[in-house]
Amino acid sequence: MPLDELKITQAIIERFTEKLKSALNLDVAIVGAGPSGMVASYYLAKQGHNVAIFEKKLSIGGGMWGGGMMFNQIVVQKEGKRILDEFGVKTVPYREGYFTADAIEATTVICAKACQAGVKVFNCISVEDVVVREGRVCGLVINWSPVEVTGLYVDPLVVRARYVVDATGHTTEVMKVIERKMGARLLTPSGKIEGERSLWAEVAETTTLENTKEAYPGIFVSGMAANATFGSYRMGPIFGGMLLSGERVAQLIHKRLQQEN
Ligand code: 48H
Repeated sequence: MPLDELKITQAIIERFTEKLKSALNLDVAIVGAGPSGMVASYYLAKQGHNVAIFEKKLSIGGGMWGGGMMFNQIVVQKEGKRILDEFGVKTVPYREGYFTADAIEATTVICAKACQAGVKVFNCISVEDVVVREGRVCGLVINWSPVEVTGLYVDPLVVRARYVVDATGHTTEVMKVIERKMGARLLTPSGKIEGERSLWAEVAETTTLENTKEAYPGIFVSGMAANATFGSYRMGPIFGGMLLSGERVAQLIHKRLQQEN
């Protein structure tokens, strides 16, 4: 049977439309397909929740692809290794308490497992704003990333979500929009984004977990966005805290969703 270009085109348009339509009314919308966002999405989807990730870049993985300064290896501690083991990512012991993993394997396997668990990943889509009702975030305003990059005046679309995760890393983009536009008090000590501090791996890894929490009603922060929002250090290319933060935010949101059902 000769290939019909029209059928190929129709297949793509119809299937993508189905995928997008199934993400219009989400349990959890995650912004950013870095390590913390992808891990969070996996655990939430495994619990049966309707989850999507919106990633502004063409590629998933955020800062994990590049390891440290593009030496594409990552380091994790024992606790972080537990998560990589769960995903089936190979780790190699280095010195006592330190393990390495291939950044490419870690990124691709985590994303593949998330997709297979039912997560819908939308790349090339930027989250440019949020929907807030009665003091609570309840949706995301999305647009094609090339619209943002080229500065075209094109209106966005909206997805509804019971919970949102800001997993945008150092830039903590969603929280910044809320701070700027809502003029509301965030759930941080000063009521504002506290800001990321300089590098201190030991402290940063612990505080990443402590800071993984709700930062404004309806929106949680994970990974580097958690430390940026609540004012802690960066940690350099050690990724245990990012993976554990993804797991933690999934547990917290799952509990909330259960309580509300
Ligand atoms: C859609 C967006 C938007 C937007 C950004 O930076 P990430 O890898 O995030 P984490 O927190 O999971 O991991 C951080 C880690 O990679 C890292 O940078 C570390 C450990 N640094 C330590 C140090 O000292 O430097 O991924 C965030 C993702 C990226 O893919 C962005 O493109 C994406 O979020 N993103 N997607 N809409 N508005 N903003």
